[in-house]
Amino acid sequence: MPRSTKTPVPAKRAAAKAAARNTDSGPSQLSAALSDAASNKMAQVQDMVAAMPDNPTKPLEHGFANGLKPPQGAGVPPASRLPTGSTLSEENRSTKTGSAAAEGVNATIDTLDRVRVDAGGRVLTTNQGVPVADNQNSLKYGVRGPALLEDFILREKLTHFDHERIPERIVHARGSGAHGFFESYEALPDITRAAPFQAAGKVTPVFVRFSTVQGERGSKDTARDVRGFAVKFYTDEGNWDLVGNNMPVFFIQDAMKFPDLVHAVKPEPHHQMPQAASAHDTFWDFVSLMPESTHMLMWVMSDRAIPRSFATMQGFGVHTFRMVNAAGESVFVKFHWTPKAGTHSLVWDEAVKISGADPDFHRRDLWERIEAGHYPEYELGLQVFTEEQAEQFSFDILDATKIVPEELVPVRPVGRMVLNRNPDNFFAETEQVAFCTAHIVPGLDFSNDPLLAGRIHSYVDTQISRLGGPNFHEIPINAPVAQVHNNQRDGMHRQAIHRGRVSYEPNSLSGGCPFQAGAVQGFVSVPARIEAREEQGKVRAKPEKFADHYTQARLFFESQTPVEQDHIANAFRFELSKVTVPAIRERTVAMLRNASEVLAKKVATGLGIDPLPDPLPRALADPAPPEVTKSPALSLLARPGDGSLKGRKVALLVAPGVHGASLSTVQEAVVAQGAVARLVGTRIGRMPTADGDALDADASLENEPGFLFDALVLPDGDEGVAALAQDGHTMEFIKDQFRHCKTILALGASHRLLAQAGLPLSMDKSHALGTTGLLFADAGAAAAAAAEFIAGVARHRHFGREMDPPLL
Ligand code: HDE
Repeated sequence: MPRSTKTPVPAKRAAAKAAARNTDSGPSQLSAALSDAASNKMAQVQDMVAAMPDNPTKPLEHGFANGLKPPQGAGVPPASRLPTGSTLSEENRSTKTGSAAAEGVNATIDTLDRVRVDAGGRVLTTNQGVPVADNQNSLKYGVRGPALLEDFILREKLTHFDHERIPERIVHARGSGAHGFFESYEALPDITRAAPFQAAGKVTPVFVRFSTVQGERGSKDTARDVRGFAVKFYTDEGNWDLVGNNMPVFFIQDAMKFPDLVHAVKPEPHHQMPQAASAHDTFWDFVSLMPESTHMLMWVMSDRAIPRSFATMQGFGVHTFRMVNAAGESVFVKFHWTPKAGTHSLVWDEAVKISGADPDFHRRDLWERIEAGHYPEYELGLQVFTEEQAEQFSFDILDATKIVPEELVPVRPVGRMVLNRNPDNFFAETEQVAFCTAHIVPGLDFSNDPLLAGRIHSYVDTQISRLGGPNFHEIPINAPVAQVHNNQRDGMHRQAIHRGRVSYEPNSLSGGCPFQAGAVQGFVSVPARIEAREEQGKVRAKPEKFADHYTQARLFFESQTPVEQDHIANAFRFELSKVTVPAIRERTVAMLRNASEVLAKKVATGLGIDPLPDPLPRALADPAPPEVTKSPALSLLARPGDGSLKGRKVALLVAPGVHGASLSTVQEAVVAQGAVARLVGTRIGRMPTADGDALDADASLENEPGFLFDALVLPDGDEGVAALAQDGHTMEFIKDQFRHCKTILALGASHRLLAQAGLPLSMDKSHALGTTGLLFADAGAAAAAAAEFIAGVARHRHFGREMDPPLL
């Protein structure tokens, strides 16, 4: 094992720790045995793999005699359970996930433990449990002879392989999941009897799946898109699925239009392009003919549609729901998830580049945060209002294209959700999880939102074809922790083995069981009054307030900071520039004129549209005056978060001859804040430093380009700086960091690199705005510079240096 026996210095420990927390590249050598689980796992995997430098039984796969007596496969016993586990976070136990299965044991307790498989120390078998003597060769008549049809082992293996895929989700196909828990701050007996809110500190296990909407299962994470934010609460009164998005409104008002919307946004059917993008003719053709989408378009063209991380975006239930207390009294409610880390997004140029270098950017970020113990956390908030209040609002609370401004109804924090465990197996958990809006529990109910009504049908229906039948609720990730008893029977893939001969109710042959729960325990729909009005009767139409398509679109735009408004205008410009039919562009600008003349003009100028087209005719000439014309809460920048660096990625560039001690000082300080600080070299591997030590680069300028990092540290040391200057990647790295408004710290001699990259420093207004995005320090002052650097990174970006178009 080529591992150093030298006692590691603290700074090197930080480097090794940082290296052990990455999923996409690693150091050339492991530097030291450390006590943290991630480093231990990395070291044990390395030991285990190194102990098997080749496949020793390979020669024995040949020849007739060997074929008659296949050898036992080679193996290396793992030093512990660590190197063979899917995750480190499996140690976090909960009612739903159970514990980590003991080595080599199929645990039979708790919902997921029952099916968790650990092959440690076990032989290969068929699906029938028959030990497989030879997994290298098909059965043949003689070594060169024809393969035999009787080879049930090969046929079972291929048949199973042939059916490994299931249909992907029609929308939200690309997703990433995590386990965690919800903890209620307080009991809410006045509002709801729903199980998760029955006591302060009550913990309910959850599984969350984040997703993009448009792209296929293998598409990029950083597309401009809405993100799904679906939470399954395994409550002790059954499963509750809050299937929301990271934006609080939607494109359409009625489920009838959903297939049209999805057909319009998906790749165009004749040539199946573009993948995971709304920037094409059919989408803009559709939405510009559906002016109710204007509000949602504002959100989708904002930076909300390109989040930095799943851990830094809000979530919303979108529709108005009801909460019901034990007395059967109900109120309306809107659900909000607010990330503890704050709301942070990418910028468009960065998102485009990331999609090439790391299409798994968000999936990797979520996985790495959880494995590192930096658990994503969100606060659940409720906007609660009565039917009487709702009647008075200028908008209709059944219209999913409208928000209830926080200034009108404040958000009440009621609990927190922590995601602390990665799935063991992506397919079994994240792919097979089935969210359904129909899954609610006593204490909750629906409103009459016509979009929600369609969803209540659609989700169960889609799971039946996606998961192969009506028993998808028995798949372990979908199975409630609450008991399930009813008289539904049979169907594809049934797991439950029901005792007895009774499958009907009422019965006496089974002592009347299972019996109906009754109103005290069971789910009772709110007997919502339907007001007797003159125009009552079956009808296909919308309420009048639904026809106000622009007031809240204007509210959103007016509530953004100037930087955010610019980004929205630029996004419209980009998307519409990809449209090939000028009339579609013009129609969209005509629609925007009804929301914001400023925005419409900006977009038109960017697209060479002159003169401005007439505004689209409005469906409602005289909408009710809004209660609120500005809502600061709608700005992304309103939620900077707790200022923590947890989960952020910082690059420290290295080359032979850099000043090691100063760089290590900064790295140590940044790692201590929970960030992942990686040494990025012209190549990976160990490099001597100017001060007589060595640094080990675990990433290279080639495999981890600059836009994958949240901030940059450039090293001191003439020789090292000269080496970096020779590598064109360095300049691209610096330019991207500058263009994307990230914090850059240049130590000592490296200020030369900034000049060589051609940064227009005099045009950077960040300092004038009081932010510290660009820092210079002597190597001797590295500790103080690190503190300033950390403060700069916590601000996320320094938009004072943004230019449109960028100067470089
Ligand atoms: Fe969905 N949606 N949706 N949707 N949706 C699906 O269910 C549908 C809508 C959302 O991580 C599908 O299992 C209809 C709004 C999320 O597995 C499907 C309508 C919101 C996810 C479906 C809507 C969402 C889905 C596809 C209009 C935000 C991913 C596969 C009436 C509140 C859940 C599947 C996951 C997935 C139908 C509109 C969120 C086809 C008919 C509004 C987060 O059933």
